[in-house]
Amino acid sequence: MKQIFIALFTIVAVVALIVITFTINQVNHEEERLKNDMVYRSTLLADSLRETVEPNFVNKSENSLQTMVDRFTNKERFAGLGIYGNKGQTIAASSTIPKATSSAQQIIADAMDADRANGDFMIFEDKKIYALAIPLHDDARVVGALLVIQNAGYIDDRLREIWRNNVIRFLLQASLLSLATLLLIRWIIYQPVKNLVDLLRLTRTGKVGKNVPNISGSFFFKPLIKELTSVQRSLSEARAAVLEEARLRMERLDSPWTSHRLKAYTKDILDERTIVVVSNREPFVHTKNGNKFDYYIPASGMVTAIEPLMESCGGIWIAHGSGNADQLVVDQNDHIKTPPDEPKYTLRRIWLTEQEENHYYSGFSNEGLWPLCHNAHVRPIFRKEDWEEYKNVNGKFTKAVLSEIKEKEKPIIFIQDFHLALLPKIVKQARPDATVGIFWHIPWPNEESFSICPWKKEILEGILGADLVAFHTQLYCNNFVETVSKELESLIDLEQFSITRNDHTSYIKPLPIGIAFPNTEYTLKETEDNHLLKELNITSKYIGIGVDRLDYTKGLLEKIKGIELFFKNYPSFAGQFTFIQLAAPSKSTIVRYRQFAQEVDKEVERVNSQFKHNGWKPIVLIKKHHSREEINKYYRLANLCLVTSLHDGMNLVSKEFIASKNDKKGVLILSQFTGSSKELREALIINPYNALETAEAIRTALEMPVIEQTKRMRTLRETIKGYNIYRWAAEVIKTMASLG
Ligand code: GDG
Repeated sequence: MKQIFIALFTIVAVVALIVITFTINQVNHEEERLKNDMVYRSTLLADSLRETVEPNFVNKSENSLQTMVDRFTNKERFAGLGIYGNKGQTIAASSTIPKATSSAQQIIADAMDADRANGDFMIFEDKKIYALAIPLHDDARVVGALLVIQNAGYIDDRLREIWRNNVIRFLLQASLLSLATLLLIRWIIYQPVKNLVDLLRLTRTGKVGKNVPNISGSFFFKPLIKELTSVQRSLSEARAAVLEEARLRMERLDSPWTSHRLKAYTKDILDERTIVVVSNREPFVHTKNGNKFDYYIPASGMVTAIEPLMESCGGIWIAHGSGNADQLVVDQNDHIKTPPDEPKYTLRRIWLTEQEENHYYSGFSNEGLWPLCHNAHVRPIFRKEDWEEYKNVNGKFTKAVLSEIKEKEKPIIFIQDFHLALLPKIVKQARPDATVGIFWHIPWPNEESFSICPWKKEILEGILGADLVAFHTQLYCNNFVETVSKELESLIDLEQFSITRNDHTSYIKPLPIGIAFPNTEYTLKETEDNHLLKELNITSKYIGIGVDRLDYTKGLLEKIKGIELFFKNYPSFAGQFTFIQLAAPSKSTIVRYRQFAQEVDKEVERVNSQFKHNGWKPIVLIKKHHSREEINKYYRLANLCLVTSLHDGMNLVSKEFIASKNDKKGVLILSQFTGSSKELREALIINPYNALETAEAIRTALEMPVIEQTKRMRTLRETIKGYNIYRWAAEVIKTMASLG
C-alpha cells in the first residue's frame, strides 16, 4: 500500500508542477495584455482631451477647464483627470485625483521635460492605478500637462481569478486522477500481481493445493500470466519429478510406475535420443463447426495406450491427419503441439488422398489385414490395387519419418500396428543408425491362417526390418515366429527369441500393454454420475456397461444374444437390470462395417421388443462418439462390464472399467479371447460364442456378494497398477535403447 501512495503522490506532484508552470505563463500573458490595453486606452483618451484642453488652457479659462474635468470624473475605470501648469501647480483636477503624489508629480514633470507622453502603474491608497501625463502646448512651447488616471485594480482581480480557477481545477483533477489511479492499480495491477505472487509462493513452497489463487482475471497481465502459469506448471512438474526420483532411489524395483518415474527413467537411458512414434491414427482430431475449432480424442486402443507415453517422454508423433480442420491448425511443417490444452510433444500430420485412404486404409488394412489377424470368421479381402496403395502410403510415411529425423542422431522410431508393416524395413535401410521397433496391437494369427495373404512375404520382410517386434502376448509372439519359419529363410533363436535374416536380427517380445493407471482421470469421485441415468430415463437397480467400437471383432451380436438368454432364464431381473452399450462408430466407409452396425440395431430392437414393459427395456444402445470423461462416468455407475470380443489383441476397456472402480465394487465379465484375459484372472471369464455362459456370468455378477466383488476388484486393480502403461513404455524404451 505504501508504494501505491508514493506512486500517487508522485503523480499529483508532477501534475501540480505542470499546472503551476502553465498558470504562471497564462497570468503573465494576461497581465501584459491588460496593461497594454490600459496604456492604449489612456493614450487615446489623453490625446482626445488635449484638443479641448489646450485652447482653454492658453486662454486661462480655468472655470471651463474645471467643468470639463468634473464632467469626465466618475466614468467607469476612470479615476481622475488633472491639468497642471508648467511649474507643476494644479489648475483643475477631479476631486478623486491624488493630490500631488510625488510619483504623479514626477510623471508630470518628466512628460513636460521630455515633451512627450509619460505614464506608469503605481499604488495609490492601496489601489493600483495607471497615471498618464501628456504635455500641453501653446504653439510649440510646453505650457503645462494633462494627467489622466485610470483604475488598474481590475487587472490584479483578473490575475487572481485565473490563479483561483486553475487551483480549483487542479484540485478537482488531482482528486479524480488519484481515485481513478487507485481503482486501476487495485483491480488491474495490485490484485492480479498479488495473486500471481501468492501462486508463485505456493508453488515455490510446494503447497499448491485446492485453494489456488485465481490468476485468470487481468487483461493486461494475460501474456505474463500465460508465461508464469507455464513456469508454475513446470516448477510443479520438476518438483514432482525430483521427489519421484528421490523416492525411486529408495523404492523397490516393483513399485508402481508413474508418468514422472517414466520421464526420469527415459531421460536417463535415452541420453538426448529423440523418440518418433508413427501410427495411422492420430491422437487428436481437429474439427471445425462454423467458425469454431474443436478437437476430440478418437476411439482407439492404440491412442489410449501411446498418448500417455508421449506425454511423459515428449518427441514427435507422425500420423494421418484425418480431421476436417487438421490442415487449418498445423504450421508450415505440418506440425502442431499437443495435447492442445497443455502441449508436451509434437504431432506431425500426413495428408492422404481419398484414393489412398480407400485402398491403403479401408482396403488393405481393414478389409485385408484386420480380418486376417482376427479369428472372427470374416473373410479377408485382398485386392491388388489396395496392396499397391498400401505400399505407396507406407512410402509416404517413411518420407515423413526420414525428414523428421534428418538431423537427429540415433533416433528411436517406434511404429504402431498393421497399417505400417512395411515401414520398419524401409526406415532401417535408409537410417541404419536408428533403432526401429514395431508394436502389433492386434493378434497375430497362426501360420496357416496368415499364409492366405498373397503378399505375406513382403509383409514379414517389412516387419523384420525392425530391431524389436512386440506383441501383447507370448502366444502372438510364438505365432509370428512360426509364421516366419514357414515363410522365410531365416535363423531363429528360440533361446533369445530372435530372428536373423540378411545379417539383421529382430527380437520378438511379448509386452502386454496397460493403461495410465493410477492417473487423475480415474481418481475422480463418483459425483453426479446418476444424472446420466435420469437423462436416459433408466430407473433399474442394476446397470451393465459395454464400451466398444462398432466392430464385428468385439462380439456385439454375441453379447446381445447372451443378454437375451439371461432375461429368458432369469425373468425376475426384468425391470431390475439395464444394459447400456456405448458403441463408437468405426470404419464406417467399409460396407461390412455399415452392415454390421445395422445388424446390431436390428438385434437390439429384436431383444428389446421381447422384454420391454412399463417404459423399461433391457438394452440401451447409444451409437455415438463419447468423451473420455463421459465413458468414465458410465464405468463408475455400472455394476458390471461385459466384454465379449471374439478376438482382441489386448482390450483396454476391461482395464479402464477396473481403473474407474475406486469403491472396488463391480464385476468384470471378460471374453477368453482377449489378450487381457491372460492377466485379469479375477474377472468372470467367458466364451462369448456360448450365450449360456454369458447369461450365467451376468447372473453371477449381479448376485455376487459385495465382499467378493471387492476382493476380486482389489486384485484386479493391483494387476493393472503393477503393469501399467508407464511400465510398458519403460520396457519398450529400455529394450530399444539396448538394441542400438
Ligand atoms: C486395439 C486392439 C488393443 C471407445 N469408445 C470411445 C472411446 N473408446 C476407447 C475406449 C478404449 C479404446 O477406445 C478401445 O480400446 P480397445 O483396446 O478396447 O480396442 P481397439 O480400439 O480395438 O484397440 C486392442 C488396443 O489396440 C491397444 O493395443 O487392446 O486389442 O484391437 O480406450 O475407452 N474413446 C473415445 N470415445 C468413444 O466413443 N474418446
